[in-house]
Parts: sequence; structure tokens; C-alpha cells
Amino acid sequence: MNAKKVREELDTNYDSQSDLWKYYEDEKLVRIERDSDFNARVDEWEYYEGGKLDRIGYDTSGSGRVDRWDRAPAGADETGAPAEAAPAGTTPGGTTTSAPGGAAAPPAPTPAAVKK
Ligand SMILES: [Ca+2]
Ligand SMILES: [Ca+2]
Repeated sequence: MNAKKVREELDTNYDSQSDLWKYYEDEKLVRIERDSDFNARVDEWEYYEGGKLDRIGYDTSGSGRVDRWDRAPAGADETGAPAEAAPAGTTPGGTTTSAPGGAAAPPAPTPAAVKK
């Protein structure tokens, strides 16, 4: 009478052949095996630790065994989107406007307000 689910099969491309297998331990996802090119052979293994993706193994040679590992980026939610803070409208070599007697030139305008 053990109703614990330990394995789940999914057919992600609807060709009625399973191509994704999820494995659970103590109701926690520990591994996903994936047949990413749908040739009925698993070629991608995702290992989870503490419910988070830890590493991914790839079989790139079709041998059925992992021959390349990828580490999941640690703390992906901390270093999310790279903040590109380059102000628009700055020109390379950024010399100030060649106003004669330039000391009277106004301070740098706010970015994006200068373009027409
Ligand atoms: Ca399938
Ligand atoms: Ca495959």
C-alpha cells in the first residue's frame, strides 16, 4: 500500500512515446531523464538537489551515457538579468559640445532627452 509516486512519464511531443521521465524520492524531484531528440533513447539527465536543479548531463555521442556535464547556475535568481546601464546618446570619444569659451556650457543633459 505504498502510493508514493516515484516515477512520472511524459510525452512532450505527443507522438505517444514517452520522452521525459521524472524520478522522485520522498516525493521530491531528484532526477529528470529526457529524450531530447525523440529517438527513444535518453540523452539528457537533470539532477535535482533539494528540489533545485543541480547539474545536467548530456549524452552527445549517442552512447547512452553522459559525456558532458553542465552545472546549473548557482543562485540564478540573484544574478538574474544583467543590468545594462549604458546611457543612450553617449558618443564614443565623448567630448563636450564645442561651444566657444566652453566653460559656460550647461551640465550634461539627461540621457534620452537629447535625441530628436
Ligand atoms: Ca514523445
Ligand atoms: Ca535521444
